[in-house]
Amino acid sequence: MWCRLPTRISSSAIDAILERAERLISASQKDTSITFGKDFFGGIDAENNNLDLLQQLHQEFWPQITEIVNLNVPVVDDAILLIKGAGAPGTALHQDRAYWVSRDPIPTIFSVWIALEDLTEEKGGLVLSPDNQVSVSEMSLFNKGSLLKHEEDFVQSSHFPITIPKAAAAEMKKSMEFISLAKGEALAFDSFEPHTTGPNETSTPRLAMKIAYSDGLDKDRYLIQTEELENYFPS
Ligand SMILES: O=C(O)CCC(=O)C(=O)O
Ligand SMILES: [Fe+2]
Repeated sequence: MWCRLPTRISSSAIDAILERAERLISASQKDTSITFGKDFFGGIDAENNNLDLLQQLHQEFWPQITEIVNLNVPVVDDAILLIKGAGAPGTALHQDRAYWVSRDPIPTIFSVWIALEDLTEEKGGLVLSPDNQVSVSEMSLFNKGSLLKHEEDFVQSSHFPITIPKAAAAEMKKSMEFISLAKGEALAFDSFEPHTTGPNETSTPRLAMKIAYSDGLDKDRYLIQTEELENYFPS
């Protein structure tokens, strides 16, 4: 299931992210894959961890969803940039659950996917099934879906290589649609939500990012507990 989040992040907050990610963005101009900026949030050292920016985004989104998802020990599992280079291919249809079975035994991870610019279909924006859209309050039933058959496909999509087999994917995509998001808008989807993105057919990188939240209970691998992020003060 997935829902649109009502809050829209201010342009100035988004621009701050884009400014600090500028080198990654200009490098991805020539890169026909996805630049994740794995260390962009949390990072290598305290001065370059960009946790102030993550805190700002979190504070906008979290109050809308915290009660609904009701995690024991809410953590940011991971926060990454999703900069898709000009000319990069689409991301094949998959459920994130296929990647997370062992690190999240009881499924709790869900993603907040954020547009860092106005996303068009040609840019390679997110494609989802309208049948699975719910209101924010209905997200309380998240992560109860089932895992579809996936296979490893390093040819079709090297950056997200675990995919729903082609024939099944083609059938499912018939009822899926590009979801339009303006700069600063976001949606949340659980780990069973099948999603795909088209190729970036424009001449500039596609600018998006995601914050994955999960229950940190019994986990030692995550980016930061939400409580710690809320209290974070740049040194
Ligand atoms: O950004 C994309 O093209 C796909 C991203 C994705 O599948 C994800 O963030 O889980
Ligand atoms: Fe995904």
